Amino acid sequence: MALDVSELQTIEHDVLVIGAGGAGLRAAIACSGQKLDTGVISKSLLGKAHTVMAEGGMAAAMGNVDPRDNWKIHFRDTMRGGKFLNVWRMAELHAKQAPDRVRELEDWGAVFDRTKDGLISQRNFGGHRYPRLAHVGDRTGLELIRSLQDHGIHQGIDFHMEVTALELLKDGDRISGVLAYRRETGRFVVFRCKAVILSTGGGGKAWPVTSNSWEYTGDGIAMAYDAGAELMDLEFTQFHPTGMVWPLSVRGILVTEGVRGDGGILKNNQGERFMFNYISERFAPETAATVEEAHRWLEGDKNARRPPELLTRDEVARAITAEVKAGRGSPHGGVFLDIASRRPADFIKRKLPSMYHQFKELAEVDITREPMEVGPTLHYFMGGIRVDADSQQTTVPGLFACGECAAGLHGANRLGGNSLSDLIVFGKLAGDGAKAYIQALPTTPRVDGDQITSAIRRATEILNRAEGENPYLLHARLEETMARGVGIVRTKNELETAVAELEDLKVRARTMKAPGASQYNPGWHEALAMRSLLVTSEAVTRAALMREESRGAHTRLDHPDENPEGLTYNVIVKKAADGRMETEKRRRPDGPPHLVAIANAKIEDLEAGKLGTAAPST
Ligand code: MEZ
Repeated sequence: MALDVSELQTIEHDVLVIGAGGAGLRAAIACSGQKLDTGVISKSLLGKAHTVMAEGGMAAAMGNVDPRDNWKIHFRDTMRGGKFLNVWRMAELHAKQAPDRVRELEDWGAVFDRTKDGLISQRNFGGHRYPRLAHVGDRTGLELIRSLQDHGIHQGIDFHMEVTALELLKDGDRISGVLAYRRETGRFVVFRCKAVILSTGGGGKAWPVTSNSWEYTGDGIAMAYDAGAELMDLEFTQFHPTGMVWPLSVRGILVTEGVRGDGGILKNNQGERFMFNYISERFAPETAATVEEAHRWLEGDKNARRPPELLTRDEVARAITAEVKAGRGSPHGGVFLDIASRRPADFIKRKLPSMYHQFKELAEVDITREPMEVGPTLHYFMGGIRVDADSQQTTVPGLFACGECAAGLHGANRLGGNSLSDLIVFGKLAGDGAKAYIQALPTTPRVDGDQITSAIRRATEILNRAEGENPYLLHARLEETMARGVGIVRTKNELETAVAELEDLKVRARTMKAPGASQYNPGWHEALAMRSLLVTSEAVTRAALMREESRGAHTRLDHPDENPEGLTYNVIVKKAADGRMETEKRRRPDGPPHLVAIANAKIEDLEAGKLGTAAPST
C-alpha cells in the first residue's frame, strides 16, 4: 500500500536541535535568543542526559582559587592532555570563552559552591595545572542541565520529549528536516526546518561496561554519516578510570574524578599507592615524585607538585588495567580508591554527597570509613562529527554538531571537566552558526516525500517481516565484540577480528525482527538503535585499525609508542558512493605559530604573562 506522507504529523521550526543535554540546550538558547523558532527533540525525558555524569565540575580558567591560572595555561593543559592532536582553534576558543559561559550560567540561576571570599569555588582535576573546575558538590552536570532547562523553557523553546530522530532529510545538498518517531505511540513525525543541530552525545552503549545510559547509541554520529558528513578521530574512546565495579548490576556507573581531585588515592591489593610507578616522561616534571611531596600538595603547599592520581585519564586507566592484570586488583576486579583516610567525614559528605549516597545505597559501602572498589568504564567519545571550529557546521550545509558528538576539541584524550565547558562554549557557537547560516539562506529547503517514504519503510520492515534476528541478542554480541577487540588496549589482530565480527553483525542486522506493533515497543526501539550502534562501532574500529601508534586514549600493544607521523593526520571516516565505510588519513593543518608557542611554553612564562597578555580576545 502506498504511503501518504501528507497524512503524517508535520512540525515546522527554523532550527531543530536533536538532543537535550547541555550542548543541545545551550545551542537552543542561542537560537531562540536570536528570534529563531527553535525546537528540541529528546529521545528521553527532559533532564536525563549524559551531561549529569560530568559530576565533578566544568573547567574554566577563572583563577578564583589560584590567581596564577589564565586561559593560556588552560589551553596548554588541554593540548598536552589531548597529546597535541586537538583542533588548535577549538582549544583556543574553549579556553578563552569558558569563564564567560560559566558566569552566564550563574546569572541564569546555577548555584555553585563558593570560596571563603564568596567566589565560585574551583577544584583540582586530572591534567589541570590549577584548581579549575567550577562545581556544585559532585552534581555539577545536573545543576548545569537544571539551569539551562529553566532558562530555555522561559525563553519559549519548544520541547518534544520521547521523540527519536531516525533520518536527516535533505533538499539537494542542504538539510531540510528530520524524520522522527514518538516512542510512546510509534507514530512518525516530520520536522521541517532550515538547520539541524546535532547534540546527541556518543555511542557508549556498544560496550558492556559504560557510564552511558540507554540513550547513548551514537544516533547523531550515524545520521550525520548517512547524510554525507565526515567523521573524525573516532579511534579515541575515553575509559574513565573510576567506575563502580561492584555490585554487578551497577558496574560502570561513574565515580567522579572529584574524589581524586579532593585528595582520594588509588591503592592495589598490597596496599601500595601504585600510581607513583606509572608517571610518564611527559608529565614527570609536574608530578610529585614521592608520597611526602603529594602529601604536602594536599596540605596546600603551592611548591609541591600534583599527586600522580591526577595524571590524565588515559594514563590512570591504563595503570589500573595493568595492576589488575598483574594480579594486584581488588576482589571484584578493580583497585581501591580511598578518601576516608585523607579527609574527614563531614568534608566528604559536603563535597561528594552523591558518591556518599551512591556507595551507601548501591554497594553498602560507607566511603567516609572504607575504600571504594573502582575500575575503568567507557565514558566518552573524543571523536565524532567533523565541524568547523567557529561555526560548528559539519561538511553538510545546514547541519551543525556540538558537544560529545562533535570532534576536535579534545584530540586524543579529554581532560575531565572540559566536557561541561565544551557543551556551553560550543553549544552557543553552534546556535550562532545556525543563525548566520539561516540568514544567508536564499530559499527555504523543501522536504522530499520519497525520502520520507523510504525512511519509514526501512524502520517498519523490522516490524513487518515474519521472523528474523533478535535485536537484544545482536546488541549483546556487539558488546562482546567491542569489549574483546576495541578496549583500553588494542592490537591489529584483535581489531581485524572485531571488523569481521561487525561485518557479520551488519548482515544479521538487516533482518532484525521486533514482534508486535509500533506502540510501546521496546524491541523495535532496540532494533532501530542497533543501526546507529553498528555504524558508530564500525567507525571506531576501522579508525583504530588505521592509527598505528599509541596516543592518548588509543593504545596499540603492537605499536606501543607515539609516532611523530601520528601528529600529522586525523583519521577521517565517511560513506563512499557505493555505501561502504571509507577511512582516510587526512593531513592536519599546522598549528598557528602563536598557539604553538603557548602550547610549548614554560608554565612560569605563561604565569608571568611573557607571551603577551593573558586577557582573552576571540
Ligand atoms: O568531565 C567529566 O567527564 C567529569 C567532570 C566527570 C567526573 O569525573 O566527574
